[in-house]
Amino acid sequence: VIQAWYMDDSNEDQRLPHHREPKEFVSLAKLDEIGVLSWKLDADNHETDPDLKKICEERGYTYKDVCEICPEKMPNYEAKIKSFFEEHLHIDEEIRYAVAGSGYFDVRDRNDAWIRVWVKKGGMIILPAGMYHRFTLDETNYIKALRFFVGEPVWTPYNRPHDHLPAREEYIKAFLEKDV
Ligand code: KMT
Ligand code: NI
Repeated sequence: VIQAWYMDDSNEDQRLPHHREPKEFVSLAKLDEIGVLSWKLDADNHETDPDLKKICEERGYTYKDVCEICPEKMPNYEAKIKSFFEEHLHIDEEIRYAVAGSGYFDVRDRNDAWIRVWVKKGGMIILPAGMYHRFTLDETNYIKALRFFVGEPVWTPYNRPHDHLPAREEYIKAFLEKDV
């Protein structure tokens, strides 16, 4: 449901897997070290799932909506797809739960290399505030993701470089300067 690997640096279609040769997978424990949390949940029962409810309560998520990415349902589809794939950060967590379809969340490791995190149906991912990342659909071209937030949602992306935001400095202190 969630798999991660180091990306190659070819300029081919962003929706391709972009594995290195040979493949270099990244464990969920490694993702955890850079602040990326993930769960495997029961997507068919997300409306009543006690595990999801528990995560939301523990982390204080009070807001929830649905983000369905396909040309018919998303206003400004092409522009959005493009902006999601610009490397950016947010000053809050980015919380996404794939209840249908799949997509790639690319995140930077501590050496600034791209790790591609493939989130499929049932996968929930949290990117910490201040982490540079980007998103693309995969070759199936479809994802339906639930989005969560603590309080009133703010989706503002700060495109790289935005290194002096407090959220960025706090992310570096919490996850990149720490010895592992
Ligand atoms: C973001 O800010 O990177 C996104 O919301 C990506 C799309 S979530 C399916
Ligand atoms: Ni984002």
